[in-house]
Amino acid sequence: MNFLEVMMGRMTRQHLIEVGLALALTFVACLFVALAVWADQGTGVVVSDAWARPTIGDGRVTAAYMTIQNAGTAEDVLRSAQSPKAARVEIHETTMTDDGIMKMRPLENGLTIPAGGSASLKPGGAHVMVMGLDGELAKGGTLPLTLEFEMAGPIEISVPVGTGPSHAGGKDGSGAAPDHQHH
Ligand SMILES: [Cu+2]
Repeated sequence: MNFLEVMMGRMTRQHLIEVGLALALTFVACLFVALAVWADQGTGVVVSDAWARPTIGDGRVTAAYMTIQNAGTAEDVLRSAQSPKAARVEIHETTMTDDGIMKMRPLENGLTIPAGGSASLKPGGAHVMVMGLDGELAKGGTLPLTLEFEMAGPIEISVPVGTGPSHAGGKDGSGAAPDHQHH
């Protein structure tokens, strides 16, 4: 074996190890999120990273956050949502007024998820507003939610109650945005 062949052999082996490692990490990542991903196979709409804030005291209102991906070739719109545990669910967006006050308002035309794109519902931005809950929502519990899409139709999800997306190691989102004080 000449010098060049030895070098090539090393590179190939190292490359294989890197590819193997990448695959293994991908596999682990998939295992981690496998329980918390909902998909509509017809349209390619995928919901992941869902979480809802615990209720505070006697408050019967919360907000749910998630990532909605659209792998399809047509835009889709999240029109509405409902929950068997809540009297009313709305799709909200948070905006900043000229005087720096955060306000939220219902998205009357829904939330658009562009073809091949995604929408992030997160503190300080768009969210699913859940009002009139039939009881408290404690950390570790779940909130059943049905998302109504124009193209994908209804997607039923079970939202973990906590302080951030569950697979992110319980990353604390508290203090990020006091966006639900006024209900
Ligand atoms: Cu809201």
